[in-house]
Amino acid sequence: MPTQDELVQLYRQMFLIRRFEEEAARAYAQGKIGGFLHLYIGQEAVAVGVSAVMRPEDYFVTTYRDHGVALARGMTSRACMAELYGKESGCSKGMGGSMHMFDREHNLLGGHGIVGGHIALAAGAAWASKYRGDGRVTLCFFGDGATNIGGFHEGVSLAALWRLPVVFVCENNEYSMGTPAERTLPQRDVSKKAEAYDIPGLRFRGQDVTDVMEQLREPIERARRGEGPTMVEVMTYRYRGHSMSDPGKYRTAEEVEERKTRDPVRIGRGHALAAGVSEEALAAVDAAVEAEVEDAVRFADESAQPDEALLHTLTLAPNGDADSPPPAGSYPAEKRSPLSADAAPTEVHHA
Ligand SMILES: Cc1ncc(C[n+]2csc(CCOP(=O)(O)OP(=O)(O)O)c2C)c(N)n1
Ligand SMILES: [Mg+2]
Repeated sequence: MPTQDELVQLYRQMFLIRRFEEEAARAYAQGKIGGFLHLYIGQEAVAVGVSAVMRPEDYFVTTYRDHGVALARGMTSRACMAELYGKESGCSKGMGGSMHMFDREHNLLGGHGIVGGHIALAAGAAWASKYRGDGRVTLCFFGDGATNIGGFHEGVSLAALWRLPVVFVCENNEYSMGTPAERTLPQRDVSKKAEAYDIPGLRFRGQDVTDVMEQLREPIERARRGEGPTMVEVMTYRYRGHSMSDPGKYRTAEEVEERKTRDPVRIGRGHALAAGVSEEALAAVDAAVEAEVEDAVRFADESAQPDEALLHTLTLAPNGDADSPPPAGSYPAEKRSPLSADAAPTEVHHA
């Protein structure tokens, strides 16, 4: 069991994610946040529990349901909220938005919108670690629906074959958008898909953050020892719709209420109380979280819009820059199209 202080920290992180997203939802309804917004509310114990047993130098790769992972990983509430607002002070200068949280400092390699596509990227990051011998583990989150996608099979297959240091964590929240798992998964037990790649599979309910920590320790260590990946299926539930535009009419109020009886934030609070932390101490944590979220919203609101020029300089690679020549073997500079905003347009011929 974690120490008293650790339990308070775990509770704090989960409550922060909960309150952060409730306020993000409010800002979305006010039209201050555009695009998509997929809330993680209900699943907080997974990101927080996994982060607690990973090292700072490890890589994280996740889906569009990524605010919780970003905050659990250590991104500031300010940088995260400002990114949602599309402001220049956001983690990706407002160019990524909700689905593309990216944080180099905390080794969060996104935030990805293409279902399952990032699973192959995670295998790539783990391959880089193996090649460099840097001892890092890559943690890859994805949903139950993603396990039907080609990228899932390609990524897991290569990771297993090459014994890459990666842990696959499927957050099974019972739905893919509005479709229940029984209508998408011929094999409802996702952990059994591990057998197809001859790697260990693991399945457990992930509403208690201490369970998530306990269960993840060995898969992470196994990856670090160079013994290859594990397929971890964590049973969880999202309380809100798939995204803000989804009223969630495909499930009953009774079902949602039943799942809420195992609320991760309340369970986390209960652990802290049982370990002897006082109600007053937790009330102080709550107040600090409220103040942090309020500050993040104000900061995002007051931050400047990004300069339009950033659209070019941040999304397109410079071409033919003499100070940073392309790596040997790359496509020759004279054949590449003009990519930088200020490069003179030239005609490009494709063979
Ligand atoms: C390749 C691809 N196909 C379809 C979509 C549209 N889409 C976005 S989320 C989603 C459901 C994914 O469900 P799941 O993997 O269970 O993740 P969850 O949203 O439940 O966390 C779909 C079909 C997409 N983004 N990418
Ligand atoms: Mg799902």
